[in-house]
Amino acid sequence: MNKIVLVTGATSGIGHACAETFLKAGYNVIVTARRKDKLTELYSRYGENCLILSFDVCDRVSATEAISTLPPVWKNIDVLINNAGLALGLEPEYEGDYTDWDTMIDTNIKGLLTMTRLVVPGMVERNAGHIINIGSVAGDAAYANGNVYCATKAAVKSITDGLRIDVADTEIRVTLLKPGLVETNFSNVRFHGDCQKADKVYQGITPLSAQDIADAALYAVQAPPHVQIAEMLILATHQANGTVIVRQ
Ligand code: NDP
Ligand code: 8X3
Repeated sequence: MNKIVLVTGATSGIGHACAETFLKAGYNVIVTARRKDKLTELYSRYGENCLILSFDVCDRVSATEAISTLPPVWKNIDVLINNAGLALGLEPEYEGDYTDWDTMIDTNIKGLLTMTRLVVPGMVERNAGHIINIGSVAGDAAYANGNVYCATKAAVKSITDGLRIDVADTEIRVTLLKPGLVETNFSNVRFHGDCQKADKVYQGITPLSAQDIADAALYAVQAPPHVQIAEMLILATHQANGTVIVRQ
């Protein structure tokens, strides 16, 4: 039986690249996100190696039902990739939008925690597993107008470190991937569909691709069992940290 990977946010960007990378590497992958039609469009061709499960990570009832009703052969999840997440808005904290704040906190922090709570007990029972949380360079230090998004990714760092401590007496490994600028749908979502603003984020620099991050996830998972890649900060060559970006 192939190992089983569950990817949240598999309809786009980093999650999509992770799902395809693990499928191509011979894993069975549970692909999840809110948009069922998009999941079907992207993954139907993988047949029985791929299970489509659509739910919102912010909806604890739906997430719990989705995980608890997994067919028996899909139940023993070996790798959880907590990727679903988003930034909404880029403005001073004192002008931020309450709804944007709530959505970022509910998705990036509480959604990731819900998935951890639902999947990791099985890993503990089997004394095997790997959790990959997608953090960000934004979690290392706040950048101008990033306030709440940066805070959610700082929380992901603490939550990941905490989990690593809590499973240190098991064979389970916990990895935090912290990408810098990755060209995905991320900025379109952040700017509520304003493509011109979104395109500017990646102008004058060769950004990372979603595939670059998927490659890092596969590397961490395929490292020998005694090797725990605890954290990786992955930046474009002309990005030095969250704020220093040298554009041509
Ligand atoms: P995309 O917007 O391309 O993809 C986001 C994915 O998350 C989509 O598949 C979306 O699917 C899913 N998603 C969003 N909200 C929910 C939800 N409530 N429930 C379930 N799925 C959800 O962005 P990226 O691929 O760039 O982002 C992926 C992760 O990487 C995020 O956590 C982001 O913070 C992080 N990151 C991104 C960086 C970048 O520069 N792009 C850099 C550092 C970190 P659907 O709409 O179908 O639900
Ligand atoms: C996404 C990277 O720098 O746009 O987390 O916040 S950044």
